[in-house]
Amino acid sequence: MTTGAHDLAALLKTEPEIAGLVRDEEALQAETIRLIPSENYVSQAVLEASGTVLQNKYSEGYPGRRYYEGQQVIDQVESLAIARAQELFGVDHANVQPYSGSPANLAIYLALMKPGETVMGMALPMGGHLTHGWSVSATGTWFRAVQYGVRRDTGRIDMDEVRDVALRERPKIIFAGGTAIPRTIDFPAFASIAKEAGAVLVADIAHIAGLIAGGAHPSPVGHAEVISTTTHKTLRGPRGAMLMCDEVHAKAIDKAVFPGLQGGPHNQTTAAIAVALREALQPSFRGYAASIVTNAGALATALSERGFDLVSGGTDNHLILIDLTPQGVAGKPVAKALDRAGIVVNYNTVPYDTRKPFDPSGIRIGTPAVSSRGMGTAEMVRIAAWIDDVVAAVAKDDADALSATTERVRGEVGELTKAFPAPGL
Ligand code: DSN
Repeated sequence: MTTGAHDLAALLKTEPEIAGLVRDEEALQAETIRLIPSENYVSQAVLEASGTVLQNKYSEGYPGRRYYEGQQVIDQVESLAIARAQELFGVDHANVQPYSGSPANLAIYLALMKPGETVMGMALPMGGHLTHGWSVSATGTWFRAVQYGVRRDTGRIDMDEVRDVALRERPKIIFAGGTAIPRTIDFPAFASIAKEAGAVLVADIAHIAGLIAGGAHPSPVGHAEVISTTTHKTLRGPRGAMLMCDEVHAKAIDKAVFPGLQGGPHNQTTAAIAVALREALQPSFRGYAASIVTNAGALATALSERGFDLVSGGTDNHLILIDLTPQGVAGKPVAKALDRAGIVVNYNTVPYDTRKPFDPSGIRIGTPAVSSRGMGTAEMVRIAAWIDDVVAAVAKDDADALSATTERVRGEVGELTKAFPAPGL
Protein backbone atom coordinates (compact mmCIF):
# COMPACT_ATOMS: atom_id res chain seq x y z
CA MET A 1 0.00 0.00 0.00
CA THR A 2 1.21 3.48 -0.84
CA THR A 3 1.30 6.24 1.75
CA GLY A 4 0.16 9.24 -0.30
CA ALA A 5 0.82 12.89 0.47
CA HIS A 6 -0.98 12.71 3.78
CA ASP A 7 -1.25 9.95 6.32
CA LEU A 8 -5.08 10.25 6.23
CA ALA A 9 -5.13 9.72 10.00
CA ALA A 10 -8.20 11.91 10.66
CA LEU A 11 -10.02 10.57 7.65
CA LEU A 12 -9.35 6.97 8.64
CA LYS A 13 -10.81 7.69 12.06
CA THR A 14 -13.97 9.51 11.03
CA GLU A 15 -14.59 8.32 7.52
CA PRO A 16 -12.90 4.97 6.87
CA GLU A 17 -15.03 4.35 3.80
CA ILE A 18 -13.73 7.40 1.92
CA ALA A 19 -10.22 6.89 3.30
CA GLY A 20 -10.30 3.35 1.97
CA LEU A 21 -11.42 4.57 -1.44
CA VAL A 22 -8.60 7.13 -1.53
CA ARG A 23 -6.15 4.34 -0.76
CA ASP A 24 -7.72 2.19 -3.49
CA GLU A 25 -7.31 5.02 -6.01
CA GLU A 26 -3.68 5.49 -4.95
CA ALA A 27 -3.07 1.80 -5.55
CA LEU A 28 -4.81 1.94 -8.93
CA GLN A 29 -2.71 4.91 -10.01
CA ALA A 30 0.47 3.25 -8.77
CA GLU A 31 -0.13 -0.16 -10.30
CA THR A 32 -1.45 0.77 -13.75
CA ILE A 33 0.10 2.31 -16.83
CA ARG A 34 -1.86 5.51 -17.30
CA LEU A 35 -1.91 6.55 -20.93
CA ILE A 36 -4.79 9.03 -20.89
CA PRO A 37 -3.04 12.05 -22.45
CA SER A 38 -4.81 14.60 -20.25
CA GLU A 39 -3.79 12.88 -16.98
CA ASN A 40 -0.61 13.04 -14.95
CA TYR A 41 0.89 12.63 -11.48
CA VAL A 42 1.36 15.83 -9.49
CA SER A 43 4.23 16.13 -7.05
CA GLN A 44 3.80 15.65 -3.34
CA ALA A 45 4.31 19.42 -2.91
CA VAL A 46 1.37 20.14 -5.26
CA LEU A 47 -0.76 17.58 -3.42
CA GLU A 48 0.06 19.13 -0.07
CA ALA A 49 -0.73 22.67 -1.24
CA SER A 50 -4.07 21.42 -2.59
CA GLY A 51 -5.18 20.17 0.81
CA THR A 52 -4.60 23.19 3.03
CA VAL A 53 -6.60 25.62 5.19
CA LEU A 54 -6.44 28.08 2.30
CA GLN A 55 -9.66 26.41 1.22
CA ASN A 56 -11.44 27.93 4.26
CA LYS A 57 -11.13 31.48 2.92
CA TYR A 58 -13.42 33.48 0.64
CA SER A 59 -11.62 36.02 -1.54
CA GLU A 60 -13.94 37.27 -4.27
CA GLY A 61 -12.10 39.90 -6.25
CA TYR A 62 -8.41 40.14 -7.08
CA PRO A 63 -5.27 40.82 -5.00
CA GLY A 64 -5.55 44.25 -3.40
CA ARG A 65 -9.22 44.67 -4.33
CA ARG A 66 -11.35 42.05 -2.59
CA TYR A 67 -14.90 41.98 -1.31
CA TYR A 68 -13.91 40.20 1.93
CA GLU A 69 -11.41 41.18 4.62
CA GLY A 70 -8.67 38.97 5.97
CA GLN A 71 -6.76 38.69 2.68
CA GLN A 72 -3.28 39.28 4.15
CA VAL A 73 -2.17 35.80 3.12
CA ILE A 74 -4.41 34.96 0.18
CA ASP A 75 -3.35 38.09 -1.73
CA GLN A 76 0.26 36.94 -1.48
CA VAL A 77 -0.60 33.42 -2.64
CA GLU A 78 -2.50 34.63 -5.70
CA SER A 79 0.11 37.28 -6.54
CA LEU A 80 2.81 34.60 -6.49
CA ALA A 81 0.81 32.36 -8.82
CA ILE A 82 0.21 35.26 -11.23
CA ALA A 83 3.86 36.34 -11.25
CA ARG A 84 5.05 32.79 -11.91
CA ALA A 85 2.58 32.33 -14.77
CA GLN A 86 3.79 35.60 -16.30
CA GLU A 87 7.42 34.53 -15.94
CA LEU A 88 6.93 30.99 -17.20
CA PHE A 89 4.92 31.84 -20.30
CA GLY A 90 6.18 35.40 -20.89
CA VAL A 91 2.69 36.93 -20.92
CA ASP A 92 1.45 40.43 -20.05
CA HIS A 93 -1.41 39.26 -17.88
CA ALA A 94 -2.51 36.08 -16.10
CA ASN A 95 -5.73 35.19 -14.31
CA VAL A 96 -5.34 32.06 -12.17
CA GLN A 97 -8.91 31.87 -10.87
CA PRO A 98 -10.90 29.81 -13.46
CA TYR A 99 -12.19 26.65 -11.83
CA SER A 100 -11.26 24.52 -14.83
CA GLY A 101 -10.89 24.58 -18.61
CA SER A 102 -14.54 24.89 -19.58
CA PRO A 103 -15.29 27.84 -17.26
CA ALA A 104 -12.05 29.46 -18.45
CA ASN A 105 -13.21 29.19 -22.06
CA LEU A 106 -16.68 30.45 -21.18
CA ALA A 107 -15.06 33.53 -19.64
CA ILE A 108 -13.38 34.23 -22.98
CA TYR A 109 -16.77 34.28 -24.70
CA LEU A 110 -18.16 36.55 -22.01
CA ALA A 111 -15.18 38.88 -22.35
CA LEU A 112 -15.06 39.10 -26.13
CA MET A 113 -18.45 38.16 -27.62
CA LYS A 114 -22.18 38.68 -27.43
CA PRO A 115 -24.68 35.80 -27.69
CA GLY A 116 -25.39 34.97 -31.33
CA GLU A 117 -22.00 36.16 -32.61
CA THR A 118 -19.77 33.75 -34.47
CA VAL A 119 -17.10 31.53 -32.96
CA MET A 120 -14.83 29.31 -35.00
CA GLY A 121 -13.21 26.22 -33.57
CA MET A 122 -12.07 22.74 -34.46
CA ALA A 123 -14.96 20.29 -34.67
CA LEU A 124 -15.08 17.93 -31.67
CA PRO A 125 -14.85 14.70 -33.73
CA MET A 126 -11.84 16.15 -35.55
CA GLY A 127 -9.95 16.73 -32.29
CA GLY A 128 -11.42 19.99 -30.94
CA HIS A 129 -13.05 20.65 -27.57
CA LEU A 130 -16.71 20.91 -26.61
CA THR A 131 -16.28 24.55 -25.60
CA HIS A 132 -14.95 25.56 -29.00
CA GLY A 133 -18.54 25.82 -30.24
CA TRP A 134 -19.61 22.16 -30.46
CA SER A 135 -23.39 21.83 -30.72
CA VAL A 136 -24.11 20.10 -27.39
CA SER A 137 -22.11 22.67 -25.44
CA ALA A 138 -23.52 25.99 -24.22
CA THR A 139 -20.97 27.59 -26.54
CA GLY A 140 -22.59 25.96 -29.57
CA THR A 141 -26.06 26.89 -28.32
CA TRP A 142 -25.60 30.51 -27.31
CA PHE A 143 -23.22 31.42 -30.12
CA ARG A 144 -23.19 30.79 -33.84
CA ALA A 145 -20.46 28.22 -34.31
CA VAL A 146 -18.52 27.36 -37.44
CA GLN A 147 -16.01 24.57 -37.45
CA TYR A 148 -12.88 23.39 -39.21
CA GLY A 149 -11.27 19.96 -39.27
CA VAL A 150 -8.37 17.92 -40.53
CA ARG A 151 -7.67 16.73 -44.05
CA ARG A 152 -8.87 13.22 -44.80
CA ASP A 153 -5.60 12.33 -46.54
CA THR A 154 -3.14 13.71 -43.97
CA GLY A 155 -5.09 13.77 -40.69
CA ARG A 156 -3.63 17.25 -40.14
CA ILE A 157 -5.40 20.58 -39.67
CA ASP A 158 -6.39 21.91 -43.05
CA MET A 159 -5.08 25.50 -42.94
CA ASP A 160 -6.66 26.24 -46.34
CA GLU A 161 -10.03 25.29 -44.86
CA VAL A 162 -9.32 27.37 -41.74
CA ARG A 163 -8.63 30.41 -43.95
CA ASP A 164 -11.64 29.81 -46.21
CA VAL A 165 -14.06 29.42 -43.29
CA ALA A 166 -12.59 32.40 -41.42
CA LEU A 167 -12.81 34.76 -44.41
CA ARG A 168 -16.30 33.56 -45.31
CA GLU A 169 -17.81 33.55 -41.79
CA ARG A 170 -15.84 36.41 -40.19
CA PRO A 171 -15.87 34.93 -36.65
CA LYS A 172 -15.30 37.15 -33.65
CA ILE A 173 -12.88 34.62 -32.17
CA ILE A 174 -10.96 31.64 -33.57
CA PHE A 175 -9.88 28.81 -31.28
CA ALA A 176 -6.62 26.99 -32.05
CA GLY A 177 -6.10 23.87 -29.97
CA GLY A 178 -8.07 20.84 -28.89
CA THR A 179 -8.10 17.49 -27.17
CA ALA A 180 -6.98 15.01 -29.81
CA ILE A 181 -4.43 16.80 -31.96
CA PRO A 182 -1.25 14.73 -32.37
CA ARG A 183 0.65 17.36 -34.35
CA THR A 184 2.31 20.73 -33.71
CA ILE A 185 -0.15 23.61 -33.84
CA ASP A 186 1.00 26.33 -36.23
CA PHE A 187 0.17 29.39 -34.13
CA PRO A 188 1.78 31.91 -36.54
CA ALA A 189 -0.38 30.57 -39.41
CA PHE A 190 -3.53 30.77 -37.27
CA ALA A 191 -2.56 34.32 -36.23
CA SER A 192 -2.13 35.47 -39.79
CA ILE A 193 -5.56 34.04 -40.74
CA ALA A 194 -7.19 35.63 -37.68
CA LYS A 195 -5.66 38.99 -38.59
CA GLU A 196 -6.91 38.72 -42.17
CA ALA A 197 -10.41 37.82 -40.94
CA GLY A 198 -10.49 40.47 -38.21
CA ALA A 199 -10.84 37.83 -35.48
CA VAL A 200 -9.18 37.42 -32.09
CA LEU A 201 -7.03 34.30 -31.97
CA VAL A 202 -7.48 32.24 -28.81
CA ALA A 203 -4.95 29.47 -28.18
CA ASP A 204 -6.35 26.68 -26.02
CA ILE A 205 -3.14 25.06 -24.85
CA ALA A 206 -4.70 22.86 -22.15
CA HIS A 207 -3.10 19.71 -23.53
CA ILE A 208 0.30 21.15 -24.41
CA ALA A 209 0.92 23.82 -21.74
CA GLY A 210 3.62 21.71 -20.09
CA LEU A 211 5.30 21.08 -23.42
CA ILE A 212 5.29 24.82 -24.17
CA ALA A 213 6.61 25.66 -20.70
CA GLY A 214 9.33 23.06 -21.13
CA GLY A 215 10.33 24.18 -24.63
CA ALA A 216 8.97 21.07 -26.38
CA HIS A 217 6.25 22.82 -28.41
CA PRO A 218 6.26 26.35 -29.94
CA SER A 219 4.56 28.97 -27.80
CA PRO A 220 1.46 30.88 -28.92
CA VAL A 221 2.68 33.98 -27.07
CA GLY A 222 3.08 36.81 -29.56
CA HIS A 223 0.57 35.11 -31.89
CA ALA A 224 -2.60 34.55 -29.85
CA GLU A 225 -4.06 37.53 -27.98
CA VAL A 226 -5.74 35.23 -25.47
CA ILE A 227 -4.46 31.91 -24.13
CA SER A 228 -6.47 29.42 -22.14
CA THR A 229 -5.07 26.43 -20.32
CA THR A 230 -5.92 23.91 -17.68
CA THR A 231 -3.20 23.39 -15.10
CA HIS A 232 -3.44 19.64 -14.53
CA LYS A 233 -2.43 18.02 -17.81
CA THR A 234 1.14 18.23 -19.15
CA LEU A 235 1.67 21.27 -16.90
CA ARG A 236 1.40 18.84 -13.95
CA GLY A 237 -0.41 21.08 -11.50
CA PRO A 238 -3.71 20.78 -9.61
CA ARG A 239 -7.07 20.62 -11.36
CA GLY A 240 -7.63 24.22 -12.34
CA ALA A 241 -7.11 26.66 -15.17
CA MET A 242 -5.54 29.95 -16.17
CA LEU A 243 -6.28 32.63 -18.71
CA MET A 244 -3.39 34.64 -20.10
CA CYS A 245 -3.68 37.57 -22.47
CA ASP A 246 -2.27 40.72 -23.96
CA GLU A 247 -2.75 43.79 -21.76
CA VAL A 248 -5.50 45.08 -24.05
CA HIS A 249 -7.83 42.21 -23.01
CA ALA A 250 -6.80 42.01 -19.33
CA LYS A 251 -9.66 44.01 -17.84
CA ALA A 252 -12.34 42.24 -19.88
CA ILE A 253 -10.94 38.78 -19.05
CA ASP A 254 -10.71 39.51 -15.32
CA LYS A 255 -14.23 40.95 -15.28
CA ALA A 256 -15.57 37.92 -17.12
CA VAL A 257 -14.03 35.42 -14.66
CA PHE A 258 -15.20 37.43 -11.64
CA PRO A 259 -17.90 38.68 -11.27
CA GLY A 260 -19.05 37.51 -14.71
CA LEU A 261 -18.99 33.77 -14.17
CA GLN A 262 -17.48 32.76 -10.87
CA GLY A 263 -17.62 33.55 -7.18
CA GLY A 264 -14.70 33.02 -4.82
CA PRO A 265 -11.57 31.47 -6.26
CA HIS A 266 -10.43 28.12 -4.85
CA ASN A 267 -7.44 29.41 -2.93
CA GLN A 268 -5.99 25.99 -2.14
CA THR A 269 -5.90 25.36 -5.88
CA THR A 270 -4.29 28.75 -6.51
CA ALA A 271 -1.54 27.81 -4.07
CA ALA A 272 -1.01 24.47 -5.77
CA ILE A 273 -0.89 26.22 -9.16
CA ALA A 274 1.84 28.49 -7.78
CA VAL A 275 3.78 25.40 -6.62
CA ALA A 276 3.39 23.68 -10.00
CA LEU A 277 4.47 26.82 -11.88
CA ARG A 278 7.60 27.03 -9.77
CA GLU A 279 8.33 23.39 -10.58
CA ALA A 280 7.83 24.19 -14.27
CA LEU A 281 10.34 27.04 -14.00
CA GLN A 282 13.10 24.60 -12.93
CA PRO A 283 15.59 23.40 -15.56
CA SER A 284 14.57 19.78 -14.90
CA PHE A 285 11.10 20.50 -16.28
CA ARG A 286 12.61 20.86 -19.74
CA GLY A 287 13.91 17.30 -19.49
CA TYR A 288 10.47 16.08 -18.46
CA ALA A 289 8.79 17.90 -21.38
CA ALA A 290 11.35 16.53 -23.85
CA SER A 291 10.87 13.00 -22.51
CA ILE A 292 7.10 13.18 -23.09
CA VAL A 293 7.69 13.92 -26.77
CA THR A 294 10.50 11.36 -27.15
CA ASN A 295 8.37 8.71 -25.48
CA ALA A 296 5.33 9.48 -27.62
CA GLY A 297 7.52 9.24 -30.74
CA ALA A 298 8.92 5.88 -29.62
CA LEU A 299 5.45 4.55 -28.77
CA ALA A 300 4.09 5.75 -32.13
CA THR A 301 6.95 4.12 -34.04
CA ALA A 302 6.53 0.83 -32.19
CA LEU A 303 2.77 0.83 -32.81
CA SER A 304 3.22 1.69 -36.50
CA GLU A 305 5.70 -1.15 -36.88
CA ARG A 306 3.03 -3.45 -35.48
CA GLY A 307 0.59 -2.31 -38.18
CA PHE A 308 -1.49 0.24 -36.25
CA ASP A 309 -3.07 3.10 -38.18
CA LEU A 310 -2.16 6.33 -36.38
CA VAL A 311 -4.12 9.45 -37.27
CA SER A 312 -1.72 11.76 -39.17
CA GLY A 313 0.78 8.88 -39.29
CA GLY A 314 2.35 9.58 -35.90
CA THR A 315 2.85 12.36 -33.38
CA ASP A 316 4.83 15.54 -32.70
CA ASN A 317 3.68 15.95 -29.12
CA HIS A 318 2.38 13.89 -26.19
CA LEU A 319 -0.63 12.29 -27.90
CA ILE A 320 -1.39 9.44 -30.28
CA LEU A 321 -4.77 8.70 -31.84
CA ILE A 322 -5.18 5.12 -33.09
CA ASP A 323 -7.82 4.17 -35.65
CA LEU A 324 -8.57 0.51 -34.91
CA THR A 325 -10.64 -0.05 -38.07
CA PRO A 326 -7.91 -2.14 -39.78
CA GLN A 327 -7.82 -4.45 -36.75
CA GLY A 328 -11.57 -5.01 -37.11
CA VAL A 329 -12.33 -3.86 -33.56
CA ALA A 330 -13.89 -0.74 -32.05
CA GLY A 331 -12.32 1.59 -29.50
CA LYS A 332 -14.60 0.85 -26.57
CA PRO A 333 -14.05 -2.92 -26.18
CA VAL A 334 -10.32 -2.36 -26.63
CA ALA A 335 -10.24 0.40 -23.99
CA LYS A 336 -12.15 -1.87 -21.58
CA ALA A 337 -9.87 -4.85 -22.23
CA LEU A 338 -6.75 -2.69 -21.81
CA ASP A 339 -8.18 -1.42 -18.52
CA ARG A 340 -8.48 -5.03 -17.30
CA ALA A 341 -4.86 -5.49 -18.38
CA GLY A 342 -3.74 -2.49 -16.28
CA ILE A 343 -3.29 -0.08 -19.21
CA VAL A 344 -5.64 2.89 -18.91
CA VAL A 345 -6.68 4.67 -22.12
CA ASN A 346 -9.86 6.30 -23.41
CA TYR A 347 -11.90 5.39 -26.46
CA ASN A 348 -12.14 8.29 -28.88
CA THR A 349 -13.59 9.25 -32.22
CA VAL A 350 -11.17 9.51 -35.09
CA PRO A 351 -11.59 12.11 -37.86
CA TYR A 352 -14.36 11.10 -40.31
CA ASP A 353 -15.41 8.35 -37.91
CA THR A 354 -18.32 6.31 -39.22
CA ARG A 355 -19.15 5.02 -35.74
CA LYS A 356 -20.99 6.86 -32.94
CA PRO A 357 -19.09 8.97 -30.31
CA PHE A 358 -20.13 6.55 -27.51
CA ASP A 359 -18.79 3.58 -29.50
CA PRO A 360 -16.12 5.07 -31.78
CA SER A 361 -13.35 3.59 -33.91
CA GLY A 362 -10.34 4.74 -31.97
CA ILE A 363 -8.42 5.01 -28.76
CA ARG A 364 -6.45 8.04 -27.59
CA ILE A 365 -3.21 7.55 -25.71
CA GLY A 366 -0.43 9.79 -24.43
CA THR A 367 2.79 9.81 -22.49
CA PRO A 368 2.67 12.56 -19.80
CA ALA A 369 1.99 10.25 -16.84
CA VAL A 370 4.42 7.50 -17.82
CA SER A 371 7.10 10.15 -18.45
CA SER A 372 6.49 11.61 -14.99
CA ARG A 373 7.29 8.12 -13.65
CA GLY A 374 10.60 8.22 -15.50
CA MET A 375 9.76 5.56 -18.08
CA GLY A 376 11.72 5.78 -21.33
CA THR A 377 11.73 4.48 -24.88
CA ALA A 378 12.44 0.85 -23.88
CA GLU A 379 9.27 0.85 -21.77
CA MET A 380 7.31 2.40 -24.66
CA VAL A 381 8.27 -0.54 -26.87
CA ARG A 382 6.97 -2.95 -24.22
CA ILE A 383 3.75 -0.97 -23.86
CA ALA A 384 3.21 -1.08 -27.64
CA ALA A 385 3.62 -4.86 -27.54
CA TRP A 386 1.06 -5.18 -24.73
CA ILE A 387 -1.43 -2.98 -26.58
CA ASP A 388 -0.91 -5.13 -29.68
CA ASP A 389 -1.46 -8.35 -27.70
CA VAL A 390 -4.68 -7.07 -26.14
CA VAL A 391 -6.07 -5.69 -29.42
CA ALA A 392 -5.30 -9.00 -31.15
CA ALA A 393 -7.07 -10.88 -28.34
CA VAL A 394 -10.14 -8.63 -28.60
CA ALA A 395 -10.21 -9.20 -32.37
CA LYS A 396 -10.28 -13.01 -31.86
CA ASP A 397 -13.64 -12.74 -30.09
CA ASP A 398 -12.79 -15.58 -27.68
CA ALA A 399 -13.59 -14.62 -24.07
CA ASP A 400 -11.25 -17.20 -22.47
CA ALA A 401 -8.30 -16.26 -24.68
CA LEU A 402 -8.93 -12.55 -24.00
CA SER A 403 -9.10 -13.17 -20.29
CA ALA A 404 -5.82 -15.13 -20.37
CA THR A 405 -4.13 -12.29 -22.29
CA THR A 406 -5.38 -9.47 -20.05
CA GLU A 407 -4.36 -11.47 -16.96
CA ARG A 408 -0.86 -12.09 -18.29
CA VAL A 409 -0.39 -8.45 -19.36
CA ARG A 410 -1.74 -7.22 -16.01
CA GLY A 411 0.95 -9.24 -14.24
CA GLU A 412 3.71 -7.87 -16.47
CA VAL A 413 2.37 -4.32 -16.10
CA GLY A 414 2.44 -4.79 -12.31
CA GLU A 415 6.14 -5.73 -12.47
CA LEU A 416 6.98 -2.71 -14.64
CA THR A 417 5.07 -0.18 -12.54
CA LYS A 418 6.85 -1.39 -9.39
CA ALA A 419 10.13 -0.41 -11.02
CA PHE A 420 8.89 3.14 -11.77
CA PRO A 421 7.30 4.62 -8.64
CA ALA A 422 4.83 7.40 -9.36
CA PRO A 423 5.49 10.90 -8.01
CA GLY A 424 3.19 11.95 -5.17
CA LEU A 425 2.27 8.38 -4.23
N1 DSN B 1 -11.29 16.04 -20.67
C1 DSN B 1 -10.18 16.66 -21.37
C2 DSN B 1 -9.39 15.65 -22.11
O1 DSN B 1 -9.36 14.50 -21.70
O2 DSN B 1 -8.77 15.98 -23.10
C3 DSN B 1 -10.61 17.76 -22.23
O3 DSN B 1 -11.44 18.62 -21.54
